[in-house]
Amino acid sequence: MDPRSAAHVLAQIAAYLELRGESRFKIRAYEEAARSLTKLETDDLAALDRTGELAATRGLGPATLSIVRDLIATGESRYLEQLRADTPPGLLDLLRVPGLATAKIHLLRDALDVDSVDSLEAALQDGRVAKLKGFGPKTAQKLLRGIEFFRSSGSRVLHHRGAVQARALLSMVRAHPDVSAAEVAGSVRRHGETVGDTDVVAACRTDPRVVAGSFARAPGVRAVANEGSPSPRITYVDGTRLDLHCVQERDFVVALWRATGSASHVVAVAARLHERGLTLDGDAVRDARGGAIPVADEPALYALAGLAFVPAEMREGHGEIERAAASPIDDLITLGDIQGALHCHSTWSDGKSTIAQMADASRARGWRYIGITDHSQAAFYAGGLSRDKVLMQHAEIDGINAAATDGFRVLKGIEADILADGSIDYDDALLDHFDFVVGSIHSRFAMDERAMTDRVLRALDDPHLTVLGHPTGRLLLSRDAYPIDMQAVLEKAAERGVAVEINADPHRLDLDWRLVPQARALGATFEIGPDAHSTTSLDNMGFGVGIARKGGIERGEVLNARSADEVIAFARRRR
Ligand code: DGT
Ligand code: CA
Ligand code: CA
Ligand code: ZN
Repeated sequence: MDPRSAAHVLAQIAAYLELRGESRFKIRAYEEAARSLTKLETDDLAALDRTGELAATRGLGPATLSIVRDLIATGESRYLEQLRADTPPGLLDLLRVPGLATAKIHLLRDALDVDSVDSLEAALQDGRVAKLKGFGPKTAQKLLRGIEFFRSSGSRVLHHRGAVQARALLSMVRAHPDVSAAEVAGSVRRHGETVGDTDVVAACRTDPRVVAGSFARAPGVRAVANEGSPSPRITYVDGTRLDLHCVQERDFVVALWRATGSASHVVAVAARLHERGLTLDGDAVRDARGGAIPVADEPALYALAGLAFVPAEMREGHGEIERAAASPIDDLITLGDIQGALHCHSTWSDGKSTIAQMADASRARGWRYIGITDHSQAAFYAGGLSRDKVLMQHAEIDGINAAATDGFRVLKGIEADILADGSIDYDDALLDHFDFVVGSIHSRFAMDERAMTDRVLRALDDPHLTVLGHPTGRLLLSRDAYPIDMQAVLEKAAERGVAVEINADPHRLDLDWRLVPQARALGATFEIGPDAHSTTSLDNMGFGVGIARKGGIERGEVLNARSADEVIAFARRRR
């Protein structure tokens, strides 16, 4: 038994316990134990147990240790099997309906016997939920929309969760003694904002079918499709899905490229190969006489198709083939290009960390500045700052900057509400105090397209506005973008020199990358904003950079890839 498989079992137990409404404390013990196991540098837990080191591992308590021992001895966990048997399968789906958390699921289950999305829908339609204490007609309406969303999005998860799952599955696959190399493919590698299933490609030293079979029969597997093939589709008991593509070592490069997709990108590249007398035959490229052409790496594959290398994020069949046919794609923004973060909250409004803590955490990430953008006064529900508070905050920032000895700077920003009439919260005199202003919509979403577009166009005319924050207002898997004419908005933003945000909060990832090529063609500048509400969520930056790369944004087009002085100059140019 290797630690990765055992960690996977513990993580699944944690998911079941959460659903059963067990205490946070107990659930955390399982999550904690899973994390400590993945840090162990061994592939043989049995040996570790014999020396006594396993029992001494920090993060493993008596309960979790006994589960690991069960796995070592039998390859299975009786506890997980029991949890699975006791839990109606529909309950796991309910966790994925927006608006439902475990506490509500328990109420519904106890009062109305709701144990699946279908039975919830029935109880909503005949009015039983609306009459339930703690729910009411408004919540019932919201849940009906949530079900609609659940059905249209299938069982997709957000990128950041999908990426964590993928990493765990990848280390499990790599731990197999007959796997010489493995990589994540599919939408996770392409940095899609949501993930359906995880695709992993494994190069095998021995028969790929046999390797695939050993994964299909591992503990914690609920169902397997394509069993017996080298590409089984495995569903684990917690609902995680793994498409495992086991291939011979010599086929690895092309198999990884194919499984990375997207399907439309693969078809387009295959068509260009075809025009050049080559054919894509499964995981091999063949010449006109049927001979296999060795492909050393992905750039070599694109070269055969007469294309510059296309970074994985861009492979969406969204104009990247034309771009790669015309010129190299070698200037895309990277995390290392980022010089600072411009959309960050602090304890002054709804953040969890102080300005000083946010500044230190930014330094630790190698950045040169941080722009603090707490909420403005209209956002009273989020602790928006009154005029006096703004001035007090600026005094604190001046003090922090005066004490800095390394040139690191805290910039005075604000996330000001764009009010219903399109004006920016605060008067001009106060707005002049800020180094830069992010303007966002947080209220009155239910306008028609004309009114919403006019509202934002008017805000773009305000010379204080520096960045248009989360421009479409979408919340992934739970709320659509508001109706708005984005072509008109992007045109005006580019013309007026207002940067367009790529909001890097994994629930937003807004501007939608699909609109980025359009914005680039208009000459827009972009800001990648972590929308951080704590020091740890500064790491959202990586998600935002991934989305920016999907849109094909180059480093010269990113405001916060420039210095603090350049950011301030960019803001001043409009005033
Ligand atoms: P998702 O899972 O909905 O988030 O989106 P994707 O893009 O990951 O879609 P998925 O998982 O259906 O397919 C990923 C790619 O894998 C797609 O381009 C088709 C490709 N593919 C399907 N079957 C095979 C196979 O047997 N071998 C290889 N190498 N690739 C395959
Ligand atoms: Ca996939
Ligand atoms: Ca798949
Ligand atoms: Zn906001």
